[in-house]
Amino acid sequence: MTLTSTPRADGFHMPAEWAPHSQTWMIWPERPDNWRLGGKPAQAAFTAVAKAIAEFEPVTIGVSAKQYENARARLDHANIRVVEISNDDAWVRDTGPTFVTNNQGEVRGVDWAFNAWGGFNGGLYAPWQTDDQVARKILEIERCARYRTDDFVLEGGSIHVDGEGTLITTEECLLNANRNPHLSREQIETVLREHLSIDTVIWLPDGLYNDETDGHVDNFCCYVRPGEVLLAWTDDRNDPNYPRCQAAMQVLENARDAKGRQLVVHKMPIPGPLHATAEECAGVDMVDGSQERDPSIRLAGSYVNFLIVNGGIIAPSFDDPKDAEARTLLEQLFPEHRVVMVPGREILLGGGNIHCITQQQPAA
Ligand code: KQY
Repeated sequence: MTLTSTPRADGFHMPAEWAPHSQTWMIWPERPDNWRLGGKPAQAAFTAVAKAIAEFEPVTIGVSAKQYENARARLDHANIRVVEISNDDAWVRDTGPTFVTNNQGEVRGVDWAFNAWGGFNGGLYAPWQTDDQVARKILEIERCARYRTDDFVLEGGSIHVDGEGTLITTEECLLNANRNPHLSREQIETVLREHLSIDTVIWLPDGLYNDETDGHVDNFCCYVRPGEVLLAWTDDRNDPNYPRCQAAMQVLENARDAKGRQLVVHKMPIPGPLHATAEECAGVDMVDGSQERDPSIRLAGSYVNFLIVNGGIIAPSFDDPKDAEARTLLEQLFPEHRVVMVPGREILLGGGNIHCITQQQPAA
């Protein structure tokens, strides 16, 4: 059922990621101009992520008809359900719904318009209409009522909320001319307020350097609890991330959230610099209009791109000297959760990481 009202008008809001989940959604990767070697190494990486999450909560994975048998066989875990969902690629954070809940424990979903991170103005592939249908299909499977924003493009990875009225995003993404050029910053804030029931928007200028999503916040800065954020960080003045981190810190230090709190900012080191190898790039199909893969292009690797699940943190590792520091920090920040690190390089080669390939569904 598609509603014509808004979540705020109906008493629904987007809960924080740490609120209890009924399950996590994923989509099975197979796109050969994004995932090397026909997606086989990525499928192994996604399988490891799904099985790690499934130790904490149920997982549902959408898969194309062509890949159904393969995915079903590989995802052999009692807590993983496999359903057929056609798709253009595997980024359910961005193509799936943003779930909203009310005080009676009902769950609905916002189905944002999706344009593959920029449409024909820098987007990452075309066509994208099968991806644009993913959120609706998920909501129908779950019998959740749907709010659709036909005239408003948004990806779930471009926002984080604290569940208490504050949202963090980046100007680089939400004010980008390739998303909603017909809307001003104030009008964009109004859409966010109406659909997520937030009151305050904190605008970071940019996301991480070279993030092909145009600076999604989920690869750069996230909430760890109300009033506390975790920001990707470098002290290296020669790192192109240095001015981005400084600018973000300045905004965060001066911000007040919807409850009037000043934020505590924790710093997460950035791995690398990481680059794809020539061999890894050679495994990706070269298709006009798809993202270029080349060893000279720095990958936007980030430990901030983790998922909070019921009782756990599922975070990427990169076989990098900073992996241990990242784990220790996450364990300190989430003392009630078990931190599980899963190899994230293969997902990073496709342009994102664990948060980008997952979408939590809050518990009813
Ligand atoms: O990081 C994301 N949220 C999506 C990345 C898409 C990359 C497509 N190549």
